[in-house]
Amino acid sequence: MIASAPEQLLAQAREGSRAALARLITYVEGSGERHLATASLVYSSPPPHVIGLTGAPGAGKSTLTDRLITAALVNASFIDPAPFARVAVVCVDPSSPFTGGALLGDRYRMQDHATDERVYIRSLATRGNLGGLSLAVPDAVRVLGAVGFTLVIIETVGVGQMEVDVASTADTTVVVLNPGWGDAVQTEKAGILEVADVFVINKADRPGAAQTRRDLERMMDMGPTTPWRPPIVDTVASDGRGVDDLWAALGQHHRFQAGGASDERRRRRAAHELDRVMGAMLSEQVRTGDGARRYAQQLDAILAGRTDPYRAAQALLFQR
Ligand SMILES: Nc1nc2c(ncn2[C@@H]2O[C@H](COP(=O)(O)OP(=O)(O)OP(=O)(O)O)[C@@H](O)[C@H]2O)c(=O)[nH]1
Ligand SMILES: [Mg+2]
Repeated sequence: MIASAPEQLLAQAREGSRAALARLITYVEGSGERHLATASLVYSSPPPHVIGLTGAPGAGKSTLTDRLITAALVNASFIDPAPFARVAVVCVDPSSPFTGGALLGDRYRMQDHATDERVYIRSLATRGNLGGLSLAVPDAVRVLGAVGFTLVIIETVGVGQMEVDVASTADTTVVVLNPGWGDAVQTEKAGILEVADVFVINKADRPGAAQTRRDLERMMDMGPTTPWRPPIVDTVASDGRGVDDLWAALGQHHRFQAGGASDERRRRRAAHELDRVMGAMLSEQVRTGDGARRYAQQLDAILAGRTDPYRAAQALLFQR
């Protein structure tokens, strides 16, 4: 029997109950009291180490994640010479809010690890909560940390805001590209430098990897000089080539951050989380209970052109 109160669920999950863990994560996917109760419970445990993997559909993120799970359980971790004790993977596909076939595919590709009790793989969907995935992802990460997963890998299909949100949750963000990326339209390239700590050119068994590397180097040369220049790693996830180099690059970035850069990043992340939680709480408070009617009225007024979102928000927030 699994409990329903977050405290009991957390205790059960720590003892190894997958059903309890799954339910806790379902709570943070949703909204309301249970989400809040779960979140406030797990944020008192230290956060896990988080690696974000983002990139276009089919770039090889899941195949690479599968390799990274193995590396994490075998190689020295970044934190000490021992490997990570337990690894969780969170798959996020913002374009399919209600778990679609792609996510089942991810499970399939990582099935080598499906029966390993040190590994947990979970797809995240939004169940209509106001903060959406931008709250569910960091909260799920903290649930996993509280349950004893020392490394969490977040796989996201790179589309706009989600990349940025994942980057703000991760200690290291890996952007996965493929040979031929240089031909991509400019809008697809925008923002990539902002989020990437490490670049991976996966499917390096295909022609064009060297050209993609030159394109990336040129793009970085044109950008601002930064204390950390993202390294570029070639991988063939399907046969494991380059995965050791990627693991080494992740370690380098961790050591760079340990040299002080992580304090600033942590502060930025905390601010980002606080802003998102405040926004979601405010919005929920305004829209629920008595507020629902006033909210609907303002919405009608916007649609009728009698007001605009700014005046409406001001009325809802400050004129009670
Ligand atoms: N040739 C080659 N194929 C690869 C490589 N890595 C992955 N693939 C193949 O590329 C396809 C997509 O790989 P996935 O790992 O599912 O890619 P993904 O980025 O997770 O895809 P989505 O989650 O759907 O966005 C699969 O058929 C893999 O076998 C590689 O290094 N070389
Ligand atoms: Mg995938």
